[in-house]
Amino acid sequence: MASLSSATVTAPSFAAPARAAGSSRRATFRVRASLGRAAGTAAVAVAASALLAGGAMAQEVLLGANGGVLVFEPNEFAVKSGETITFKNNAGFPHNVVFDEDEVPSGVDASKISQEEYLNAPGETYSVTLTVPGTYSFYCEPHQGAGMVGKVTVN
Ligand SMILES: [Cu+2]
Repeated sequence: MASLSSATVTAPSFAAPARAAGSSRRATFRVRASLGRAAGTAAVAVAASALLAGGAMAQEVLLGANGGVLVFEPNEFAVKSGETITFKNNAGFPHNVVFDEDEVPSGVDASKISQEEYLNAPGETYSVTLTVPGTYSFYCEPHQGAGMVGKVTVN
C-alpha cells in the first residue's frame, strides 16, 4: 500500500550499523568492507601519534565516536601496567567512566579508578593509570543501556 511509505522508521543512533544492514547479505558485506578500511586508517593514525610522542606509552579513548554513536572508541584494548589511559569527551556528552566493581582484578578498588562525575565540556579528559594486571570492565552511566561499555586488559 502506498500509505505505508509515509511510515518512517528511524533507527536509534546507537544501533550497530552491521546489525542494521543484516537483512541483506550484499549490504552486510559492504558494511564490513567499510569498517575494515576505517579500522586500518585508525591503526595507522595510532602508530603515527605514538611516533610523534617519542614512544611515550599512552592510550587515548574517545567518549562518543566522531559520528555521534554512543560508544567508547576503542571499546576493547590492552595497555601495559602503568600506561596512562586518557578518556576524552568527543561527542554525545555528558559521559562518565565507571569501572565495574565486579569486573576488576581482585584487590582493585573500582571506585578509586572511576570518574563518576560527568565530563560535560568538549575535549574534557579523565586520565587513569592501572597497575594491577588483569581485565577491567567499565561503562558510561548515562549511556550504558545504549551500549557504551568497554573492556581493558592490563598486561
Ligand atoms: Cu556516555
